[in-house]
Amino acid sequence: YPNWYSPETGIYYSKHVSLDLPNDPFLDTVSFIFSHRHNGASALIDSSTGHSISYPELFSMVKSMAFGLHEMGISQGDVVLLLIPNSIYYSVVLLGVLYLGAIVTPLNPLSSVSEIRKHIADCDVSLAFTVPEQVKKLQPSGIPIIEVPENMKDLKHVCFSSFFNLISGSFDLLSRPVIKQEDTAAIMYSSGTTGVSKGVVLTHKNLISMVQLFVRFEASQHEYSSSKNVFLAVLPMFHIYGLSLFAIGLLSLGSTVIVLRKFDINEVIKAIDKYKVTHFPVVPPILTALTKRLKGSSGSNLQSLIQVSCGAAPLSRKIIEGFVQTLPHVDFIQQRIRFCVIEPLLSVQTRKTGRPISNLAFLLVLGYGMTESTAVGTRGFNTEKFRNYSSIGLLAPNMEAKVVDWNTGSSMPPGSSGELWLRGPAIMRGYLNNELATLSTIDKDGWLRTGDVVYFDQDGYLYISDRLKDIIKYKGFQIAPADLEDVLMWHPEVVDAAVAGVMDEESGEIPVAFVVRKIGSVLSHEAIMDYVAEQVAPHKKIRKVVFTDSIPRSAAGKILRRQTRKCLTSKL
Ligand code: 4UU
Repeated sequence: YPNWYSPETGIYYSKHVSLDLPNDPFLDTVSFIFSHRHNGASALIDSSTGHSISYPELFSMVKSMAFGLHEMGISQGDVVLLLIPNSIYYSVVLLGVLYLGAIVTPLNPLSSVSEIRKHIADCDVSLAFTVPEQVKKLQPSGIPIIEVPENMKDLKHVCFSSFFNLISGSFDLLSRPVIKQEDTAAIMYSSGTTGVSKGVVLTHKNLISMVQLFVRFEASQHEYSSSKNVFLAVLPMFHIYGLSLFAIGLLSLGSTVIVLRKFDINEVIKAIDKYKVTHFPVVPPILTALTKRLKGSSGSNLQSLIQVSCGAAPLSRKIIEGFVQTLPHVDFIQQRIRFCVIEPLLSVQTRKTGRPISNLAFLLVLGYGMTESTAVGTRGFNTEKFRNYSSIGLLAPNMEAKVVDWNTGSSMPPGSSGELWLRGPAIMRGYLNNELATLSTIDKDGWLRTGDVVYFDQDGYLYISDRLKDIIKYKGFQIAPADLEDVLMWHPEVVDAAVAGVMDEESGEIPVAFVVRKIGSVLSHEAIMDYVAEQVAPHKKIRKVVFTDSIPRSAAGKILRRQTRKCLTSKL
């Protein structure tokens, strides 16, 4: 085998050249980001109001935020909750907290009161940032709250005065605490391979590695200038994919991030045209919505777009083909499309401009990552060799992988499937206050079990074929079945329950509940769905209910998930 796979050890190495990571142990994410040049363009623009924050403004707001928080009594190591939707202030708050050596924990702002309460207790939150609509949900917790305005116009309004003071440079600090790369920077939530959601502890080193191995690496692969890139931020910044790109990584490139507060496909198209968006990171359901919308209108052809990247859930061939057909100027990672659809157009453009094709090509980039790997995993954008649709690409630089047979524990060579194990500088430190879960997820040699079934082909490209772990991916969001089962089991008329994901064209997967009712109960499907909906964030809602007499469980009482899923599918 070539040098990217060792049959002796079963280790796969990245085919990309290794990148240098900063080796100064005293380095924080914010100093690292701002050590890179920007070209003076806007850093963040609110797509609906046009309000913007320039790079120099961003850095001064971040510093001011850090010092202001210090003045308020927040210290290094304290945990700050971000319960805010996408906003141009998201990065200001996040980076301000990190610059002080405190820890951020982002949460979906639409989470329920009980989810918020659990989250606050689990990671011992000292302070929360939120928007006015969500304040009520935070009040019972009794922690101090800072309200973040929707736009700059509101900044001086009385309820936002503390936020205004925090970012307007009213504070100064003589010395900043010493922050080490090994220090905790963020606590994200993921259920990992099994069980309920757990705090994923990410260090500054993890975030710096993510910036280098995912965001900056990707930019370095293209010939166009990264500081002229305009990204559309629709993906939520409370999830690792959006957080890594929009709230942190892209700011090290000097790119401009157009922030859309809420997903609306018409607003997406308007924003792409208005701001000449060049890069649009999405999850599969957004691509579906975009395709549908473009088919129905002749108005926009998204001329400014040069790259759409997609990840977080499997992307079907059908969705890809549908999307490509709506954009006649699309170059693709897949040979057939490149030759059938693109080639004639590209050769015209090449003749006209004399520039190489790779400069003009539109790319659809497939990416794979997870919360536990700080979004670092694979990217499939190799323009020299066009691949099959379904590959998620090559292993990111500096990362190593194994493909492990989960029955025998042996490492599998290219062409054979097994569970993907990952190792490298972006792998989380572990789960918060949960040594057992950490030990069963990261082994003593540092290998992270991803719970994804994959194989490498003979050229080192990775393919995902299945998922061993329990999570459900609804529109790219993670849902832990155990979290929903917990809620269901509290219902007085529910005797037993299991939740499983079922394929769905629009959302990828939907959570379906398998419910055993008390004898004599006439509880309806709707009543169960409503009951759960009241207690969870909207994306976690149960979308279907199936009544049954028993839930398949092991002798130890654990839900037999494969069997449950099989039963479910047969009943639906
Ligand atoms: C099939 O979803 C994420 C991270 C997404 C991401 C990160 C960097 C996408 C593109 C990118 O460049 O994190 P989590 O923790 O919410 O979910 C992780 C799980 C994976 O283990 C896998 O099961 O989400 C699934 N997943 C994918 N599945 C992630 N990406 C893909 C993909 N195809 N491309």
